[in-house]
Amino acid sequence: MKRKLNNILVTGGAGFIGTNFIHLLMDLPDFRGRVVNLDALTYAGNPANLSELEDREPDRYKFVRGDIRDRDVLSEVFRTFDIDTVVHFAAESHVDRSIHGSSDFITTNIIGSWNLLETAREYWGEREDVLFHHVSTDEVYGSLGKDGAFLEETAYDPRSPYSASKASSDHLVSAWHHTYGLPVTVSNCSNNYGPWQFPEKLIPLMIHNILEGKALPVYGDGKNIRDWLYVEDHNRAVWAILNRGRTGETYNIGGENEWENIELVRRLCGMVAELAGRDGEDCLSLITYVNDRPGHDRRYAIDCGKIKRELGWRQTVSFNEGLGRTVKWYLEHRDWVRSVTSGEYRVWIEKNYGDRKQNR
Ligand code: NAD
Ligand code: TDX
Repeated sequence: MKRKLNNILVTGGAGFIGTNFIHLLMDLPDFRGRVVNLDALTYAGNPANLSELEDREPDRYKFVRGDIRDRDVLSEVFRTFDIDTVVHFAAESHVDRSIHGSSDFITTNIIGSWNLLETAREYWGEREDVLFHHVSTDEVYGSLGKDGAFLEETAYDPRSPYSASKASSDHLVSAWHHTYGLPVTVSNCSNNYGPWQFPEKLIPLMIHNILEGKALPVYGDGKNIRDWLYVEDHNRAVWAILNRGRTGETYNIGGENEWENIELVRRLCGMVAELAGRDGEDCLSLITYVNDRPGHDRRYAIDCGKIKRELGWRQTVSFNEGLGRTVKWYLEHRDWVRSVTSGEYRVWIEKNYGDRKQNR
């Protein structure tokens, strides 16, 4: 049966990947439906990323400030907007924060996801023309040695509070499919980069610190390896899954683009120096080795053969192109970085959205 994809609920749409997803969706020629962005606006969410859409597409784009831990809000959103598709991005997403305090990771990533599954099940009943897509991470598979790559069949082995909470939510999604027949898909993606990423994550943090002349903290020996994918390519993969992904299946998504952290930081130094007219050697001299992250996974690599074969998805943005676009975006949006990292930003959110918990 064909999926409806008319009224799409995007959770966490004010965050990094969600913001990029909604921008992509609203500009796709083959999508004319409505998007409801439900976001609690934690430190990582910024509705201003999308405010232009509220004016340009008032009938097609709605923002609701709401928490996935609040079942009443979820039920109301499903009823009000007759939701037929969920794209579930909302999560606490930063590994370092999960080490310092795991409480929100447990309540949002696990209990919030469970609330969403239960609300969808209640509202949809036995319908088959609907879909709950869960966005997850390659970190659920644990850490690799020198060789090999994660497959969809790789056994779960999460090692940080963040990845354990994402693994739990993946299992809940799978259980809701097998037990209750809820139409679901899951994607596990590698490290994303691009515009609107909160400057706590490696790439935007390094760009920001280079521009500010601050130390570039490299954890441990700097030889941990991550696989990097431009955010738009991740989101095009999600869109392909919504349209053509087989119900009940998991799809791995990756960049096939592995980098040691230290090599990536050096490359960023060169790129920022060139684009911002700085001295390359000065930028490199900011590199500072610091204590390692506890439980730091050594290497991630994704085998994304399944989504390529089944859905015809491919990466389209090379690392050079994607990093160039990203560095330029951060150079042109230094106010955005200042604003989201300052107390000023929280005051602005409360002033503009504090009494709009249910705005629609
Ligand atoms: P992000 O931290 O930038 O954004 C998360 C968003 O969720 C924010 O807007 C935040 O306000 C919202 N949110 C948090 N708690 C909420 C709650 N209780 N109720 C409603 N909204 C809430 O995260 P991101 O990097 O955009 O990641 C999005 C999703 O993709 C996450 O599920 C993450 O696990 C997954 N993922 C991320 C990456 C990556 O490299 N960033 C890679 C693979 C998978
Ligand atoms: O200051 C830093 N110095 C450093 O060496 C930071 C912030 C990170 N690192 C290292 C740790 C990792 O090996 O860089 C690598 C990337 O770190 P993060 O940007 O924190 O990403 P990571 O921990 O790999 O997780 C990311 O990718 C998978 C996202 O934050 C997750 O949400 C996603 O699931």
